[in-house]
Amino acid sequence: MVYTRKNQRDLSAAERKRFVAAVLALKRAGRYDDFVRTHIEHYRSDGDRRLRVAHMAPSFLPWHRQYLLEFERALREVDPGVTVPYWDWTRDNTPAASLWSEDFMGGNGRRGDLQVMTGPFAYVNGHWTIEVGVTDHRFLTRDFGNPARPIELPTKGELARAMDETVYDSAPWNSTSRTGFRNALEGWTSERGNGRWRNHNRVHRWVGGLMLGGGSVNDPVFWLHHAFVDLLWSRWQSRNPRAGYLPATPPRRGSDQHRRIVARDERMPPWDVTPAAVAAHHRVYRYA
Ligand code: CU1
Ligand code: CU1
Repeated sequence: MVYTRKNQRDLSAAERKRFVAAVLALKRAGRYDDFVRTHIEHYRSDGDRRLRVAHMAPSFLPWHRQYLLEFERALREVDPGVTVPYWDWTRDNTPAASLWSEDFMGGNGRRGDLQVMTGPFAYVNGHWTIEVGVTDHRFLTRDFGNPARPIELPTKGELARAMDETVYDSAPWNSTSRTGFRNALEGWTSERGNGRWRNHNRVHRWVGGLMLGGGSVNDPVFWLHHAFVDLLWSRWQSRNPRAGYLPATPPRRGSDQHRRIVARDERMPPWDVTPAAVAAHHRVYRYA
C-alpha cells in the first residue's frame, strides 16, 4: 500500500499526537539513538579522504531518502498509521508557526543555555534526553534565527533558483560544485558569513542549537525538514524526467574523487541500496 506524507500544517491534532507518540516510543526503545549514531558516523566533509555518502556529495539526496524510509519503517512498526510529515519552510517561516506548538515540536530554546523548555522533546518534560551527540548537552537546544548573527529561512525565490537547475550534479562532486541541483539544494556556497548557507543548510542554521552538525537528528524537526527536501527532489525529478543521478559511473583512478563518492549503481553504506534504486518512490509513498 502506497502511503502519504502530509504537510505538517495539515495534520489534525490526533495525527500530531500519534506522530509524537511513535517518535517517543522509538526513543524509549533506544532505536531513535541508533538513527542518531548512523548520521554522526556518516557525517564527513570534503576534506575527508574516505567515502562521503551523506553530505557534500552527489548521494546527499538518495542517502537521506533511504534514511527517512528506514526511520519511517521503524515509526510504522510502532503505529502503522504514522508517516513522516514535511515542513515547508518557505511558508511556515516564523517561530509563531504551529509546527513549534507545545503538542508538536515545542518551541525555541531559552536565552543563555538555549534549552528547549516546551513540548514533548523538552528535557524538563522527562521523555527526551540526548544520549548520543557531538556535545555534552543532555537537553535539546534551539536558537531560532541565530540572533547573534541573524539569518532568515530560505525564501521561495531562493528555492526556485535551485529548482531551476536542469542537471542533477556536477564535478568536483562536493561542496564546491557550482552547478547542479544537488548542491543548490544542499546549499553550500563560497560566500562569507550567513550567505554561505542556502536552502537545506540554511534551515539547519536557522533552527540552530543541536540542528547544527552531525547530531542534528537529535532534534525531531530534522525529519520534517528532510521530508521537505525529499519532496523537492521528487518534484525536481518530475520536472526533469531525463536528468538522472550523476555521476553515472565512478570517477576514474587518479581522479581526486576516486572512491570518495558514490555513482548511480554503487551502494550507499550502511545500506545495500544504490542511488538508482531509490530514484522512484511512488510505489512506496507520495506527497500530499
Ligand atoms: Cu544529514
Ligand atoms: Cu540536513
